Amino acid sequence: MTQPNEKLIDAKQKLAEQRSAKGIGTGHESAPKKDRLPPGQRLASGFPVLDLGIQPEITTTDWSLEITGAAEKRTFKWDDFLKLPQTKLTTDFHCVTTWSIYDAKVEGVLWRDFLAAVKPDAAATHVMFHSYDGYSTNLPLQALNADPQAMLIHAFGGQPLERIHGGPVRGWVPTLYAWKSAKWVKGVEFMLKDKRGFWEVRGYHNHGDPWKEEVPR
Ligand SMILES: Nc1nc2c(c(=O)[nH]1)N[C@H]1C(S)=C(S)[C@@H](COP(=O)(O)O)O[C@H]1N2
Ligand SMILES: [Mo]
Repeated sequence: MTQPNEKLIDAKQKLAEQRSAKGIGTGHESAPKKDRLPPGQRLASGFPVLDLGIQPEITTTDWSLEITGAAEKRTFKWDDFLKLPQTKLTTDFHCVTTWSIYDAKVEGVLWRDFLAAVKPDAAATHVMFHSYDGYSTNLPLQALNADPQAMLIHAFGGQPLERIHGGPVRGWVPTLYAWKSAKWVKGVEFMLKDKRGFWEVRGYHNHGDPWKEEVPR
């Protein structure tokens, strides 16, 4: 596997910094969640692709999902994952680089069904998603539990999730900016306290609510 594309990472970070320099997105606005399109967003045509310059090629046979940290250790292989309750949803999706998509048809395992299967310790407060490209992103367990559409998905638009979009399996957390939805997921770590993921240590907002414009700064 090659190294992450540092230039691409820098460019993306700058783009996001410019957005916060424009004075939007201090994260303290009390934006009502009534509009479908969050402030500062525009509808994309198609489904843009964003990554670190690495798109790992993981077959369903090679793929596995490891549960680590404050939970019963467990590894899901592809067949195990498909045996979990499967749900189809239609959701919107918002990236902090200002594109949004409407009515994405996704299929996979709802976070709440996943939680029921993995049983984290009661003391766990945060989750880190780990990916095959070295990416990671952190979320409070509460934020995941509060999103009825949070999922781990393996299909999009009725087709197996494309490699460029994180197949075989990616996170899908529509209530937060897209960087919280890890592609090529290989691990879910339950944590007893918060720790920052890939973009979060590089200045992205730790929470990332698009309706409050919790953008990088
Ligand atoms: N593993 C991994 N997941 C990732 C990323 C990444 O670089 N690697 N980028 C994030 C960012 S910043 C965005 S906007 C979305 C983009 O998802 P898409 O390429 O399917 O549109 O994936 C998120 N998940
Ligand atoms: Mo992003």
